[in-house]
Amino acid sequence: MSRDADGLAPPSRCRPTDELPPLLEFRDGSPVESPADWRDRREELRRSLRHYVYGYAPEPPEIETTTERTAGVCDGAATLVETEIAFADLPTDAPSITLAVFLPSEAVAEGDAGGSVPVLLGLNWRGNHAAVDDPAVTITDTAREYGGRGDGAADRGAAADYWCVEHVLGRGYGFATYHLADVDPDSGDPADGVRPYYDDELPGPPGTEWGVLAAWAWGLQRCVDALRPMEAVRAEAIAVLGHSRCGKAALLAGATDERIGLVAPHQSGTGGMALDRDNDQEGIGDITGTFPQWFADTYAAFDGQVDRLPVDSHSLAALVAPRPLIDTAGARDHWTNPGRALDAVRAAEPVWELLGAEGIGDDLPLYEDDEISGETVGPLCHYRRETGHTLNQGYLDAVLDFADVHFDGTG
Ligand code: GTR
Repeated sequence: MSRDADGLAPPSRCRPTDELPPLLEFRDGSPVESPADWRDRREELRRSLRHYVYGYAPEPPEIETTTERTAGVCDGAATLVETEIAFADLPTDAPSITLAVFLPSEAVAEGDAGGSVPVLLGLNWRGNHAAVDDPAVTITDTAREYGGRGDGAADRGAAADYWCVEHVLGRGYGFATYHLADVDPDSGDPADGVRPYYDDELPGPPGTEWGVLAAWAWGLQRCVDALRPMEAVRAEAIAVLGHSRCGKAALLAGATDERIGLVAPHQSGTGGMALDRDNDQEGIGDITGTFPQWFADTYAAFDGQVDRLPVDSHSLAALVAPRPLIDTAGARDHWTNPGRALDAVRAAEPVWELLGAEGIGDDLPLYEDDEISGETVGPLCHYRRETGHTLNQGYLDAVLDFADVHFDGTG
């Protein structure tokens, strides 16, 4: 997140990807030859990813929402819609998600007569109130407990240069966000967060229970449930974004939910876009040693025997196809291994091609001075800036340029 990876070991070189588990081949060895075959293969891969890496999440619950709207936020640029998302199947004292939606004021002018806008949905780790410096944003109890300093007031706007909400609004997009601690505070205690409430409803065998990444992804999907019916939101133009551990969750959410119109994992690294195979940065042993709670227990067993893992990150990326996917990376963010993220993108490309979408071409990665337009990008992109481990306006502009292309230039 705020760690600058400068000074860590240099990135690994790109390696050939022909040793990865095949995407266009069923587990029984038969070929995947058509879009119809891919539907079945996609299900197989999805199941394997749940089984061996992220764990099985419960079936989507019904949500109940309560909404409060405040106009004139961000110096008049935004209307803030705060939506409390509760889960109908859980007791009233169970966790709920506070979704903050910032809509360009014009979009909600005169009782929704302003039309609808595409929305960037980001997962945050400091509390919604850190995204903009405006007292209208609720400092939630969860944020007070797990977010930052004291009562949270000192953190108002602390992530303003990270999310650049006013800039995003200026580009004609809404920005929505929820604080990961609403779903799981990442304390490492399995009794925390929403997961214990679903212990008896998980569809997989013991050892494959959902980890925290799957829970955060599930939370993003519940936010999509709440966003889609909003009149000011273009339901087909919801892009999901996250950085680092939140990037892993954003990729997982977007890969496994076809309602999400665009997927933008940022510096998501191991457990995200970077391949596990031939990854000389964060290995399975490193990540499951430090963050065992993020994954299903099955995943840790592949430390030292990664070649036995029937999937890799290209499998997860492929689930996004044929929807647009932009993977963004810091050229100096070595620990997330941009080289092996690019290799995953390239390895997933044949799935987009099978589905009739244009591939990535020979020009990736794109760098910060490269133009992102309908002339230069297809639905699959890997983009780099000269930074360490951080999110800033340059990255957001790349995602929005890419979204402009794929959301019909109406962003
Ligand atoms: C690191 C971890 C990464 C990344 C990051 C973060 O310590 O090794 O995989 O998730 O944390 O989310 O800040």
